[in-house]
Amino acid sequence: MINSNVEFLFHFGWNSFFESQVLTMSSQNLFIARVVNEEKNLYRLQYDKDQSVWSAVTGKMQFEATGRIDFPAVGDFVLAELPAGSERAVVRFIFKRQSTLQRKKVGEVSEVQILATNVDYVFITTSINSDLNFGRLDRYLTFAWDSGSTPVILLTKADLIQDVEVVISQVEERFPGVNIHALSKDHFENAEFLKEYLRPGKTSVLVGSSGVGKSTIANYLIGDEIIKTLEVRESDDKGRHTTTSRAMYESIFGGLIIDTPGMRELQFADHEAGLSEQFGDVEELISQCHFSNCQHETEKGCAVLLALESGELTPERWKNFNKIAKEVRHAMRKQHRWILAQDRKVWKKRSMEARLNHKGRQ
Ligand SMILES: Nc1nc2c(ncn2[C@@H]2O[C@H](COP(=O)(O)OP(=O)(O)OP(=O)(O)O)[C@@H](O)[C@H]2O)c(=O)[nH]1
Ligand SMILES: [Mg+2]
Ligand SMILES: [Zn+2]
Repeated sequence: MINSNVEFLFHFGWNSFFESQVLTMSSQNLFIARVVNEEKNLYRLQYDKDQSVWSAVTGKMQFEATGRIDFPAVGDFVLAELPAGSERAVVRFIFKRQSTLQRKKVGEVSEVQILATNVDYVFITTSINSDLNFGRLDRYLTFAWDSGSTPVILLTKADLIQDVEVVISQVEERFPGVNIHALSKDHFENAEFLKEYLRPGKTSVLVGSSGVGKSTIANYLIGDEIIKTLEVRESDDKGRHTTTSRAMYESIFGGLIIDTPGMRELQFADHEAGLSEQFGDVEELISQCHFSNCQHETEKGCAVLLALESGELTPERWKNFNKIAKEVRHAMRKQHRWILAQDRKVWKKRSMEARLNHKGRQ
């Protein structure tokens, strides 16, 4: 039998939010653990310092699941049980998540992929040379804000360019209110700011394209070269998708760090909250247009056109907003198909009733 070590759990990100959910649980054989790795429907659970065990979900959990969100993910706190004589634990309950970082699963109509849960900071990692792209940062920020955690932009490979300060101030100007840091692998010890985020009990996740140096940062934070890293391709400076699974580690500063595989594309699901957070100013402008159905093309009293003219809103940002908003709306329409279907049913019923009433009166 495994016992829960509360002191360890608090060090590992456990807090009163999760603790308040325990009241409803009562079984002697259950222990609390955090999912630190995920591979082919198996979940590695860490329940004490350097102590972990692989686990699977119960048939009941599988049967009752409505989708990916009902299965464990890296970062989750779970209640599990180790059946007598077994080497594999069983996950009985997933604690309600404080934050969920997710994207639309590539190639699937409306299924999502969870990158990490219960994270405090999302490190949006991009190399400061060829990978740096404001449009992509808009996408990543929308996705990070949506999770309910705080995004931080990490500009890697600062050693490869001359004017680091100039680039930092350009990024800062474009994304006010977001912390931005530059770092380079030969001088990580100068990156004092990392300590701030990696306080004991806090969890951070590294996300970004392949080859930008996520695992290189993770290795530094772990204090050991345990994650494999590979040179980027010389021909196009792209990474080789070296990291293939998501995993969480304890850092030398006490906080937790999650490394993830490089993403080819970041597609949206119902990231409406993230959109409003990243483009709140644009949505505010739209609400000020004279006509509520304004197309922002030629209309009189269009607040967007005015802002574009005055330079308050750049054409590039307006374009990014429209692109992301269209994707989010499209994904939401698909995901909430059943709501529409439901609405249609109600509408049909109402019009039928209306017709019958009308006939009745004739
Ligand atoms: N010049 C320079 N190279 C770096 C720096 N950080 C990482 N690299 C190199 O970039 C390459 C890719 O680094 P990784 O850490 O494997 O990149 P990753 O983001 O984890 O890539 P995936 O796992 O494929 O997503 C390696 O050869 C690193 O040594 C840096 O600050 N400067
Ligand atoms: Mg990697
Ligand atoms: Zn308008």
